[in-house]
Amino acid sequence: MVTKGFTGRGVDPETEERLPRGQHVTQGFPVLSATATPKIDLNNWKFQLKEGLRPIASWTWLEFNQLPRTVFNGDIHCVTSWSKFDTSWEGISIDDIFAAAGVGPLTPFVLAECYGGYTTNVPTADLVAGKAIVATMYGGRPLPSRHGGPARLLVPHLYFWKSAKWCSGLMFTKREEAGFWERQGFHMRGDPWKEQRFSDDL
Ligand SMILES: Nc1nc2c(c(=O)[nH]1)N[C@H]1C(S)=C(S)[C@@H](COP(=O)(O)O)O[C@H]1N2
Ligand SMILES: [Mo]
Repeated sequence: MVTKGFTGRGVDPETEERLPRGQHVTQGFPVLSATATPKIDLNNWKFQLKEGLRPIASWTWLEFNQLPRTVFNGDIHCVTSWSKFDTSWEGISIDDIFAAAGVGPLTPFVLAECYGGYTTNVPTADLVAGKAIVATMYGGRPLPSRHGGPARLLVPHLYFWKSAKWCSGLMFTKREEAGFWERQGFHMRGDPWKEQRFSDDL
């Protein structure tokens, strides 16, 4: 028997529609870091775009913040099973970063690099056409360091481990190169709507 307005999972229909399988909604904002939060001096901070090991563009903090700004409002999904609805972010879209560097998608694969050493690979197609930003603001304030400030990648339509905190740049790679969690068996793409958690998930 179905109770009016509710589903068997005990969540309302709107929530159910927004919640990928295997996820639950959290009101808090958990912190998940594989390393200690790195100390980053904004005077030395830079964001680099590279083709393989070759740098093709670089921005200081001041330069980076003069690029056009993009807002994202929406939901995020962590592979550890929490989802958070209605988060609000602001930063620079990957489209605008590529445009400022005068490049298009140079290869189909990107490896995001971070202060502290974390990496994650993301298909270039998942970063462009308005799908991803490098976020510097969360909830109308500078992004707190525990959540990846001064700047983190935000790829909200993929599991949240793809949203590299303390991001120092993006590297185009010839082949698909596994990042930190991907080398430990997590999925190369990580679409929560397809439950692409582990490397053998389709
Ligand atoms: N540099 C870096 N980025 C990272 C991580 C990390 O350990 N280091 N963890 C990832 C994982 S597994 C998740 S779920 C999210 C967590 O982001 P949060 O701590 O802001 O919730 O960051 C991702 N980005
Ligand atoms: Mo995660």
